[in-house]
Amino acid sequence: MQKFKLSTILLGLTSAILLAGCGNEGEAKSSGQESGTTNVSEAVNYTITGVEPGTGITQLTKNTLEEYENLEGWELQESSTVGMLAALDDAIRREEPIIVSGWSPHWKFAAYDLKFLEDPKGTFGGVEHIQTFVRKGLKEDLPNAYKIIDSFNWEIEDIESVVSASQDIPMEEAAANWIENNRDQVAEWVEGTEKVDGKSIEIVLTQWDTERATAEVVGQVLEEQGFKVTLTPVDPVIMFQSIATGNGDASLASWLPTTHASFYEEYKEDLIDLGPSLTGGKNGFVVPAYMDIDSIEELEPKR
Ligand code: PBE
Repeated sequence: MQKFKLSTILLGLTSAILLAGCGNEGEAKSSGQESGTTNVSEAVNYTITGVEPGTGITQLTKNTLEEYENLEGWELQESSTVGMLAALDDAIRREEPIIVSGWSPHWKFAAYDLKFLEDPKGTFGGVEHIQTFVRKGLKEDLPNAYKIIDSFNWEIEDIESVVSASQDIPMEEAAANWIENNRDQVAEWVEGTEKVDGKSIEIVLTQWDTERATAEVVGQVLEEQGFKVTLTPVDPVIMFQSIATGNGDASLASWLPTTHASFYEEYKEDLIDLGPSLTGGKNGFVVPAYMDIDSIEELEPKR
């Protein structure tokens, strides 16, 4: 059973549910009936519905608002991932336009018909991967854990299957089920390691479902090998700090090369980089498929 150490959680989880920032009642339907895309910009009130201030995607979104001249006068409404998803759900129920700071893999793409807006300037980067870092000295201190963590890797389909299962059952149970159904892959990760007797290890992660799924799977595999595992969810920058200072042992939740680039640059000298555990992530402006717009460049500046 993983123990979540709540003391250092610095998550900005707010229960504030955003009112859908998409203009007044009775705005023209965004299902492509109105002409042109100016209505889209007006209808979303020149506003991007965002997430937590401390995330990489918030930094990328702010940079995007700077880099695209046609986004002059636009604002980012920061709140939380919960708030963004509530606003997205509300807008879709009313078939209203909305533009959110979004990423994949994420269950929202299975729940709704969504699309990324094209990003011709590439301000959101390209293919992202989820990268593993461990503290200096882990290999010497906990060689068996180091080897398992270094060997860990899986595909988009794997992480999506755990995350989608966790919509109906606890993440811990979804992870345990995945492990049971993928014993061959788990055997590859633990090959050549020895069981230990209760040695402690702390995995530092972030709050998102993909990172919780990753940490639960790796944590349970380490527990099967005899480790006493603590999972500590924190904000992204705190995660980098905790591994760099040696307070945490391992993190499998960094998004690179773009999302967390600024945090990586600040702490990379004090991190042991074990490379990607998964590739195929993507960040960008996400809209419901019913919106008659395909590129960031079609948005209009606020006059
Ligand atoms: N995310 C999901 C996080 C990392 C994982 C893209 C919202 C971020 O932007 O920091």
